[in-house]
Amino acid sequence: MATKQTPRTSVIVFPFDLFGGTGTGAGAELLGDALHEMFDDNALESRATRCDAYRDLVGVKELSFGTTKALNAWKQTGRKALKQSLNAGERVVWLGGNHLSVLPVYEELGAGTLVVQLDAHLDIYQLHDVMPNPANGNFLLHSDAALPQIVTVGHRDLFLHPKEWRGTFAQAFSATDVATDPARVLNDIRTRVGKANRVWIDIDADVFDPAHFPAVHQPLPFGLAPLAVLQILEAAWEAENVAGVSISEFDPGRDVRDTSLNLLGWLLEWILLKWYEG
Ligand SMILES: [Mn+2]
Repeated sequence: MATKQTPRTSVIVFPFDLFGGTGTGAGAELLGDALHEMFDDNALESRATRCDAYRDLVGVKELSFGTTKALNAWKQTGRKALKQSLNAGERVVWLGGNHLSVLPVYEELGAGTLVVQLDAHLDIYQLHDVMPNPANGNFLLHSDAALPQIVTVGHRDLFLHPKEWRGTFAQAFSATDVATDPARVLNDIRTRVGKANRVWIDIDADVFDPAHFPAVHQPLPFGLAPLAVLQILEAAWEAENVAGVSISEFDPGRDVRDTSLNLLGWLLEWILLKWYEG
């Protein structure tokens, strides 16, 4: 009888940061470097550790956008990289620059996937100071494909009426909803992921309260505490099939004593254990 092989994980470093959030590309690269360093350290360890669960099962793929040609092809490059990994049965950690850098992921996943999104913003802005072109604040309006079903959690929007977001989001839970009735939010997520064929978790780092995560371009107060984020991730992970996780909007130039870097470094290890310790 053939045994099912343990899936590998591809970490895709995708440092695209044009049209808002310049500097976040360096964040994606820094996280890629941090993972390399962690794997090197793990390899030197001779006694058994929890890292053995994913040792030799995770690879890091670094893409770059240093030429005009590469920039022009950014979306096709992204979709192709994701498609290759998914077709190979791999799980994916997408280390993006700005939130727009996750658009190829949304397009490639398409309508059959549920995205549990954590974000301070409802990225559907068409305001006077947001470009009509795709940008990190409106990228969900610029998809070339049918969007996945999205449930967004942790926003602090005080501007848009629900009728404006209902076409884009299946549900939007604000940070206030998380604080006042966490059980309702968590149960909703559990129900949705229980029915989904495939789940993707998309973390825009500005979902965290700036006290815990200062390294973002548009820090909004009253954000989620790290433990509230973990509760949401735990609920999303009740899914049979978490195909991947994306992380974006980390700008190391705005970090304070590596607070944000350490938070994401810890979270990446936690994510790998979540998959491989089962
Ligand atoms: Mn955001």
